[in-house]
Amino acid sequence: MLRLHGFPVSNYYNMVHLALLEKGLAFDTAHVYGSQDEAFLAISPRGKVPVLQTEHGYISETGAILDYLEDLGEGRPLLPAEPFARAQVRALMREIELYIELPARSCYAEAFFRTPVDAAIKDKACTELQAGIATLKRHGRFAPYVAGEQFGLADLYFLYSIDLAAAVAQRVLGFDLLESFPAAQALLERLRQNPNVQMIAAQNEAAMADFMNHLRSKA
Ligand SMILES: N[C@@H](CCC(=O)N[C@@H](CS)C(=O)NCC(=O)O)C(=O)O
Repeated sequence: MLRLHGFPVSNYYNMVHLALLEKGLAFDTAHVYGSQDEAFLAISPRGKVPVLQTEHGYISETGAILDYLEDLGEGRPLLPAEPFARAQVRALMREIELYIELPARSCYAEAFFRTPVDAAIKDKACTELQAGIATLKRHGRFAPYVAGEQFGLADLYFLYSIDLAAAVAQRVLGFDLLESFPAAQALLERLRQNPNVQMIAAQNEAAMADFMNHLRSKA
């Protein structure tokens, strides 16, 4: 059986968790934080979560895990069947990750952990986030899902990146990321009605105190 390693405060872990639930695949979970311990590096070469344990071995990197789940050909597909449409979804996933999630991540320390971030990093994040949102406005279809009529992999990246990026923009960069993006706001609202999304949000909340203690113990 598939086993998902990670922790429910991780947005990347939650992308894979939601994919497994929405696909209806059998899996269980193992609670672990990312680390540079040799034992963990043996299953996750960069020491990050999530990691998916399969009958053949371990897979790290969210995009690779999601591709693997689709390649299994089991459960509800989260990518379209047609190659050009698949490429569009994958482009949207990359655009959200590279141009929204990662710039926002550079300011997570200040937004969520009260650790000041250098002004130059904030300036860069601000410029990149605005370009990232402009990219998503141009390319996303929001009909009503990011890539079109069907819920899919791009929605996982959207759901678990946009909220955090909006919090960074508001708390650290001083602007409203979704102010002129009602389609994105509407999709977030729609996705939050999903029972699996609600369950993951509850697990995230329940796991937060332990995660904060973990960070304190590392500091
Ligand atoms: N590129 C990785 C990013 C995953 C990632 O950043 N995971 C974070 C948690 S959200 C992590 O494991 N951080 C632990 C660390 O860096 O020590 C992916 O796509 O899976």
